Amino acid sequence: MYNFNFTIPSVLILCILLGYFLSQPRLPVRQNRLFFGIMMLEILVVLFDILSSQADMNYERLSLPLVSVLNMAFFVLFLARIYWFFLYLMDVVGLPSGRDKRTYGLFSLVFLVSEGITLSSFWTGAVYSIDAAGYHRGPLYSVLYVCFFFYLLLGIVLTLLYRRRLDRHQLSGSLWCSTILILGNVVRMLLPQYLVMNTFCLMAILVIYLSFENPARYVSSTGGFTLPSMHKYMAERIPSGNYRILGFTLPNYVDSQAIYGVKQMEQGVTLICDYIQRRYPRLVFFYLRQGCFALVGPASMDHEKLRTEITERFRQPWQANGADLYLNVNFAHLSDASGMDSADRVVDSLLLALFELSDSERLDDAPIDVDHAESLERELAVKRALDRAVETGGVEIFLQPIILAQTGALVGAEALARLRDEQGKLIRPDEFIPMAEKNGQINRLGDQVAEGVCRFLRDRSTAVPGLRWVNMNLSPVQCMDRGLCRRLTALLEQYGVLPHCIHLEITEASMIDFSLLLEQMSELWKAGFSFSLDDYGSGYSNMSRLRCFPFSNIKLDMDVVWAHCADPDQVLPTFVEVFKDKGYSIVAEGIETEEMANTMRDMGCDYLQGFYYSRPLSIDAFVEKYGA
Ligand code: G
Ligand code: G
Ligand code: MN
Repeated sequence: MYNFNFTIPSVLILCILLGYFLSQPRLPVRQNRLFFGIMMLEILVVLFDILSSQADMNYERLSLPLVSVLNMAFFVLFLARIYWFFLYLMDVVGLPSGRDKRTYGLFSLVFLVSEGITLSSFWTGAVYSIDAAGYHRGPLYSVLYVCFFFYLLLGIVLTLLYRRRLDRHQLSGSLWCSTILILGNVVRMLLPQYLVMNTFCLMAILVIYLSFENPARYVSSTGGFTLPSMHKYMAERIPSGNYRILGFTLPNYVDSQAIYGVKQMEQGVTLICDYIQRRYPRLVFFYLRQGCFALVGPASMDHEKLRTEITERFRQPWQANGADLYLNVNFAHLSDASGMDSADRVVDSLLLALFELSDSERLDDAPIDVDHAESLERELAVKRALDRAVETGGVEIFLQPIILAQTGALVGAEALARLRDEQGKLIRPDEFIPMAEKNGQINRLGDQVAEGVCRFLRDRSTAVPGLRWVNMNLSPVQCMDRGLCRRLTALLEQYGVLPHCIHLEITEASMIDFSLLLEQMSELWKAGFSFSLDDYGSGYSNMSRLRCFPFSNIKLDMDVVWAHCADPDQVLPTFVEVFKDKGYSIVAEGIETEEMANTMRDMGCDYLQGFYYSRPLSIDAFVEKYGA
């Protein structure tokens, strides 16, 4: 009376999937253990489904307790399977975590009570009973359905509630999985003799495999687990407080790519991944990106020894496609002693440390110790402040006066951007500008500075007698932004500010792309802006190149000014004379004493700027000090 046509092929397909799953690298996390559990339960459910239905059909020839036990095994496993599906789908959205743990414990009651009622059937016949007439459903048979639909519907509700933690693909995977299981149970209720539920479970398992367990999602193409996997893994590892991470990086990875070729380097990385995984099979190994790797083990892991061994291996070349790659390696390490309490923090600081090491020319080993962890903390605090400022417009403008050398009167000011950290302390641009450039936030940040300058010019500048213009700094990345001129002119229009009130400070570093900078500056120049060359003397400008650009003003770098004042000679005065001869006006920066002011004025500098006159001030303090 039972029909197994669907069951046997389903279980064969499942065996293939299980074999494949076991042959692939698996991240040791709860999610994978639960998935393995689901597959094992599925196989057992099918097995006992077949055995118990065969037994039910042939009960006259078998002992009744055996028939009863086989049925019991099936019901107990049936409930466990649905509960495991629930646990799996919840783990995917990151439940249970922290505060939810208690509620989550309550949810498991339904499972435990259902299993209890089922087990009691031996004596009470609640769910089923076996007697001389064979198998009978009991009065509480519907416990199975209640439990089933409880977990599926709860799973759907919680998934939708936490849907932000999933990408679109994962969300639809999760919902499809639940839908298929519900359909399966409906069909089972309509056609109980067909045993199709198992086929639907197999479909749900396939959906899970494709959406979440697919190795392409967490194993990188070169071998080693990916960066998102490291977040997931560390999130489970950190609460145990027993871990140590050894990170390493190939310094100058991008340059090596240019030397050896992208393909060759990728092969090199593959060889490295292979080597490390074979040599340290008990540690969890990640290839994060751009030549950055991480090995995670228990706190007792001997990172010094690992470092020596890996360094030793890197003294040999890596043979990729017949070419010998000679690569260097730098290390950083981190343990639970750093006291960082979230996976994001740990992974971010490791990556930041590794990136720092990749930029450096240093070839010796450089572990992250507590000091280093502190500077990384600072970097993260700056990053948070930057993110916040970019989102909510939190950039503050400070102003430092620029003084007419002949009279000592204020004529202009340089706008200097500032952020605040969580304690309200100021963060200086040397910390956040390079970060904003790397993160692609610099243009939005620059627009905020420009808006702040425009607002100051419109609302407050009339209260400051003599103020003719404000200098605004542009970083090299800003100079390359083709939308810069359009956005600046739109701001000027919006605030009713004239372009000659804003002088743009550009450093030599922006001249890397000569023709693009020329194009950009011409456009801005036509729109009415004028230009200062910032930090002159700190780089390698030459006069003929400089003359190609429409600069009208040169700002002498502080170091050049200080060097001259400490030990005067004819070099700087000669330069100043040549510049003046070519029609440039000149600002001397870093003026800290009256003597320096006199020296630079006598040399022919038109304007002076420095702590002798004033430090950079908040707009209120500036207006207070220089207002009428
Ligand atoms: O005062 P101070 O520490 O602020 O300035 C440090 C450096 O940061 C200076 O070289 C200055 O050119 C740069 N800087 C200050 N404000 C800005 C800004 O708004 N944009 C850009 N791109 N650089 C700035
Ligand atoms: O690179 P740029 O010229 O934009 O840098 C301006 C920087 O110089 C700001 O960080 C400002 O705080 C700093 N600064 C301005 N005047 C002085 C000074 O007299 N002495 C010192 N030490 N720093 C100064
Ligand atoms: Mn400047």
